[in-house]
Formats: sequence, structure tokens, C-alpha cells
Amino acid sequence: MSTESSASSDRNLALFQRAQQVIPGGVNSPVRAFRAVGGTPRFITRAQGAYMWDAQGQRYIDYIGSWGPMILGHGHPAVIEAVQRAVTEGLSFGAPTEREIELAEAILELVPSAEQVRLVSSGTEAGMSALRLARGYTGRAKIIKFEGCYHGHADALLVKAGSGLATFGHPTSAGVPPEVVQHTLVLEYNNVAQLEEAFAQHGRDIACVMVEPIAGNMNFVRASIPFMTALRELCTRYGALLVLDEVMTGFRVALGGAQSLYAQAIPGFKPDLSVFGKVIGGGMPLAAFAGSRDVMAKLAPLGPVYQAGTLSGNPVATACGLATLAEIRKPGFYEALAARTRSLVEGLTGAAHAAGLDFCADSEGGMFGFFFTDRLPQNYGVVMATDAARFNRFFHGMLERGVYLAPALYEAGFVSAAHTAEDIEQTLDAAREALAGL
Ligand code: KE4
Repeated sequence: MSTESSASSDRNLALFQRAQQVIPGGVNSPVRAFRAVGGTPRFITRAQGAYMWDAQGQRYIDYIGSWGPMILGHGHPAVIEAVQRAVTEGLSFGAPTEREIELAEAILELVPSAEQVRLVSSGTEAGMSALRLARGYTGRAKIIKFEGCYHGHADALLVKAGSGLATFGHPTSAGVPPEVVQHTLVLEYNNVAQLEEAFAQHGRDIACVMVEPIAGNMNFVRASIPFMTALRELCTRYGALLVLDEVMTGFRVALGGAQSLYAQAIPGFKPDLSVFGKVIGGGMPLAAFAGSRDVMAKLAPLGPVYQAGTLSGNPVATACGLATLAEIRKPGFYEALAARTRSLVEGLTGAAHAAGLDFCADSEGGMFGFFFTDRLPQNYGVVMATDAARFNRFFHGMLERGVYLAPALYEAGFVSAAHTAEDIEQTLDAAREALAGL
């Protein structure tokens, strides 16, 4: 069976062929090209609520939500109204505005681990800046990251594990000289022994550990409590900063982000720096990094760590972010979102098991993941050993039935407040068909 029906892709195919003439790979971000799952990417013309429509006029129930930002669903009236009003006042000034103060105050109210925040335009920029700040604050060069975690495409973070224990990483991308990643140590996620060994060897030279608290870039892998406890304890003991990359999990898995969940399980837990994006921009280019006044004081114009941006704190983006945060703060928002997401993953699991397939899934708040294997993976190696061909067939089986899942087995999925019980039921009907004989 073809991996996609030709009827639903002709207009998309024509656009894709035209796009590839003028844009590398036809896309402005690689994962959109469907290279992991094969087939023709869908060119989206519009979106509303839980749905997107492609160039063929095909409607999809959207479980990507722009890779996380669209937690309210597309076109929420309060957000649209705020953006329309902001646009009439001006698109960009390159000067401070009250709205940036309001957004910073709103973020800090929800992130008690931080006292100050700097707004930027992308998660990459926020992660890159947090890394430079950690190095500037500690005066140290070495950093630790984990295989399977993605923190944007800053050179020092495009690194794969070196050979063997606690060796320094190698670039994952051409164009990154080995010297740039010589200080980046790549360890196995959830491996406490390896982390302890790395700190024993390099502890006093480590500026920071950067980690996704729930790794959405290897689908959905939670940092275990022992692992997160060890991260906090070792960073404190050796004077390294713990940087939680909450670009995906921030305001997505809980109002206070993943850190608020770990603070419930680990007394006194808090990161030294947090990185945010996606939801706080509500679909507009806006991200942030936040920390104690002491650490943030190292940033220009106060301190020696330079960081800047023409569109940082953009007045339209901050209006979009503020309107989004106002909605997610409403009582019951996350309880309802989490219940809806759980109904999806429980239904998918039941349907897959009824089809006799190894399958497991997990979710937190409005973020979910699933795997064609019998136990939830704890690290990247296990995730990448799951059945990719089966995932890809399932992806296309769902796409053909009007359900748009993440086009790669290492990506997470997202449910919005606009997804109804009926949408979930329609999704599960499609899944029961797509899983049959997978
Ligand atoms: P951006 O530069 O794409 O705004 O954010 C980078 C980033 C940083 N940290 C985490 C935890 C992230 O998930 C991301 C970006 N996530 C990807 C999806 N895995 C965005 C989609 C894409 O790259 O097109």
C-alpha cells in the first residue's frame, strides 16, 4: 500500500516541488520535510481550533500545534484580538515597552525559581544565551548535555556523544569545528552513575548542565527522580549551574513547567537557569531565559556577558504571549488539558494492544509521546531502537485519515485546549483502522 494517497498530495506535491527550487529541502526547518517518515509534506493554508487545512483542502486534527506553542488551539479569539490591537500600535520599536515588563512579571510570577528574565526571539537564542551566561558567571568552559536532548542549533550544543564514558563530544553538524565542541560532554540521559563519574573527573571545570526535564526531542522521556536529584546535588556540590531547558515543557506540562513537578517530588528543587519558548509566545517568535538576580546581573548592559536582539521583546509577540498566559492561568485549565491528553494516550494504548502490538505511551499536561515497544524508554538509544518502519506506517495511516501526528518517532505530540472529546474519539477511530495489520 502506498504510504500516502495520491489524491491528498497533488497540490501539496506541486508546492513542495516549487518550494525545493528556492528553499533548501523546500522547508525552513528540517523536520517539516517529512524525511524521517517519507512522503510529501502538507502545505498548510489555515488553522482554527484543533484543526489545520492543507493545500488540498484536507482537514487534519492537529497534534503538533506548531511544535508546542498553540496550547490554546489555533486562532483563540482573545489572542487574535490582542495581536490585532498590538499591530495597530506598531510592529517593532527597538526600544523598551511596558508590555515587556508585564510579560516578564507574568513569567516570574509563574516561575518562582527565577528573579529576572531576558526575552529573546527563539528557543535556540535562549539556550545559546543561557549557556554563554553560565560560562560567564562561573568562569568555566565545560558543559554537560545529554544524548537525545535538543537545545536549539547553537554550535556548542550540536554535539553527539563521544566514544565511551565521559569523553568529549563530536559535532552532529558539518560546519561546527571540533574545537567548538571540545568542552561539551555528552552523557546518557537518566544515567546517574555516568553523571557522577563525569563530575568526579571534570566537576570543577563544569559551567553548567543543560537538560530537558521531560525530553520531548526523544519523543517523551522523563528524567527519573534519582537522575534529577543527582543533577541538582552534583551541580550544587561542584558549583555548576543547572539549566533546565523548558522550551517545550514550560507552561505546557504544568503552569509552572516541569520544574514545578520536580519541586513537588524533590524538596527544595529548583534550577539555576530556565529556558523557555513556544507557549510563552503563543505562536509568535518569542522565547526567554530566566534565573536569579545574581546570575542575570552578569548580562549586558549590567555585566560582561554580551547578549542582544533587534526583535527581542517584540511588541506584537509580547501581546500574543501575554494573551496566551492569561488564558492558561485560568482555574482548571491544566486539569482539563491533562485529562484530555490522557484520554488520547490511554485510547491509543488500548487500540494498539487490541491489535496485538507492543505499544506504550505517556503524557504530562498537554504533551504526550508513544512508542512501538512494550516499556517506556529511559534514554535515546532505546528510543531509536524502537520500530521506526512501524511508526512511519502508523504516521501515514493516521495522516490519510485526517490526523496529523509528529512526522518523526523522536518527536513529542501536543494536545490543545481546543481538542474536544469528539476529536479524541475521531482520532481513536482512525487509530483503530491504522493500527490494524500494522
Ligand atoms: P527554536 O529555536 O526552534 O525556537 O527552539 C529550539 C528548541 C530548544 N529547546 C527545546 C527543548 C526544543 O524542543 C526546541 C525546538 N523544538 C523543535 C521540535 N523538536 C522545534 C521544531 C523544529 O525544529 O522545526
